[in-house]
Amino acid sequence: MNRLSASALSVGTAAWPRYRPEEHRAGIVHLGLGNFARAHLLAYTDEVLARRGGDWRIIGVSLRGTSVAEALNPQDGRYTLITRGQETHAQVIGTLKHVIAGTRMASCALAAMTRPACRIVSITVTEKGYGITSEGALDRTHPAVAADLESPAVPGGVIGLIVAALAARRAAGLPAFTVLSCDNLSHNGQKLRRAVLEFAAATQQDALAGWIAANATFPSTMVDRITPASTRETLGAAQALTGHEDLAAVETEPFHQWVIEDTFAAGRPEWELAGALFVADVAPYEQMKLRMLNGAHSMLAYSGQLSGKAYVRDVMADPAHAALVRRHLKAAAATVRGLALDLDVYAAALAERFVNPSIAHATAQIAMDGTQKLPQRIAAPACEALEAGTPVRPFAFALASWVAYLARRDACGAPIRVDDPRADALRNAVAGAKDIAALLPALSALCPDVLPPVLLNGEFGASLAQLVEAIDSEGMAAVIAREAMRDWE
Ligand code: CS2
Repeated sequence: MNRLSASALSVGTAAWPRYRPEEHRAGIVHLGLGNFARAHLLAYTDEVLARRGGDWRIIGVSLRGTSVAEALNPQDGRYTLITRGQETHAQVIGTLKHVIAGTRMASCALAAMTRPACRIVSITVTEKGYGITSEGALDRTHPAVAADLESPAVPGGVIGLIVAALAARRAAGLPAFTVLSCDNLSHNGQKLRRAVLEFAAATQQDALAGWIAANATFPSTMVDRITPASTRETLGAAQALTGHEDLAAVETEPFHQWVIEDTFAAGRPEWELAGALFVADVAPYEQMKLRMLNGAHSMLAYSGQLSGKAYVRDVMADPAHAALVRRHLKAAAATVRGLALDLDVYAAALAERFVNPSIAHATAQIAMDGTQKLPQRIAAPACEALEAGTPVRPFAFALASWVAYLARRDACGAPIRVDDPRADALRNAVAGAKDIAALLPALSALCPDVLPPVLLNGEFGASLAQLVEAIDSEGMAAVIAREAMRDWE
C-alpha cells in the first residue's frame, strides 16, 4: 500500500485538496501539532486556501518528541481528516508544509519564525504547555520557562521561542507577527502577552519588551472541536477511505467553532470563509465554552472513570449520569455573562454532541491534567455561583469526583498514578492525609486555584466533604443515581 503524499492520487471516497498546496508559501508557524490543531486550525486554513488561496500554508513545530514529524514528513504534510457524525466523511488536508522536530528544533523553528513570510505564530500545546499561572503571570517554576530563562538563545518552550523569534525579527528590521493561542485557557491571548513581556523583561531585554508590546498582537480565541486521540481504527479507516497508508490521520466530530479577536499585526487568512467568527471581545464566548462544554467534560470524565465508563458516549447512555451532565450545563450557564445567545439551546447542542455514538472520546483523556483545567472550568464558576446565589451543587459534585479520582486505588489497594504535571505533589497530598477532612485542606493548600479556600467553608465545603465520603464508601454509581434524583435547584 502506498503512503499518502503530495503525489498520491485519490483512489477512495475521500476528498482531495481543491487547490495545489505546493503553490502556496507558508505564512504561519504552528507550535504543537497535536490532533486538535490538525482537526481545527489546519482544517479552517485548508478551506481558505481552497476558496481564496494566499500564502497561508503552515509549518508545524513539535516542541517535544519526533513521532508527529516522523509520521507527517514522509507524507509531505498530508493527512486524512475523518469527520464522524451521522455519516462519515474524509478529507485530505494540504495545509501543512512540513514539521520541525528533534535535536535541531530550536534553530529550525527560530529560522521559520524569522522568515519575512511568517506573519502568524499559532499555538496548541494544551494548558500545561505554556508556563503561565492561572492569573496569567510567567510561571518561572515551569520546566521549559526555567530552562529558557537560563539559556534564552536555545529555547525549548513556547514563551522562550516567541521571545527569541521576536528579538531576531526586531534585530533584522522585520515586522512583528501575531501570536495566536488556540488552547482552552481563559483570556489565552491576554495571558500569553503578559507572560511573553515578563520573559523579555526577565532576560534584561526591556527595549525588546517595549517593541513587542507596541508591535506584536495576541488575540484571544475560543476554539472548539471534539477530537479524540487517534487509534489503530482511525488509521485503518483512513486507509480505506483514501486508498493510502496514513500514519497521521485524525478523526473528529462535524461541529467546529472558532471565535477570534480581530487584532492581527500582519494580516490573516480569511478564516471567516470556513466559519470563524471575528469579534471585539472573546471573553464571554470563552466563558461559555470553558464552563459549559469543558466543565461538563471534566465532571463526566472523573465521575465516568470512577463508574466504569471509558467513553463520553457511555456516560450519556446512562440516564442518571446524563441527567447530571445536563444539571452541570445548567448551573454553568447561570454563571455566563454578557452573551446574547440562548444558552439552553447551546446546552442541548452540547449534550447531543456528547451522545455522538461514532466518536470514541475517552474519559481518561479528558481526566488528564486536572490541575491545569479545573481552575477555569469549575473553580471560577463555582465561586461566582456561590457569590451570586445560583446553584452550586453540580460544582461540588465535579470537584468531589476529581478528589475521589485522585484517591483511587487499584484492586490490590495501591494508589493509581494520575496523569497531571503535579502528579507527585498530588500523590503526596493523598498519601499524607489521614482522612477526607484532612485531604481537602491539603489539596487546597497545594492548588488554591482548583480548590479555593472559600469552597471549603460553609454549605459548599460540607457538600464537598460529604460527596467525597459517599463516593469512597458507596461507590460512584450509587452516588450518581442519588444525585440525579435530587431537586436540581
Ligand atoms: C476536553 C477538550 O480533553 C479535554 O479536556 O474537554 O479537549 C474538549 O474536547 C475540547 O475543548 C472541545 O473543543
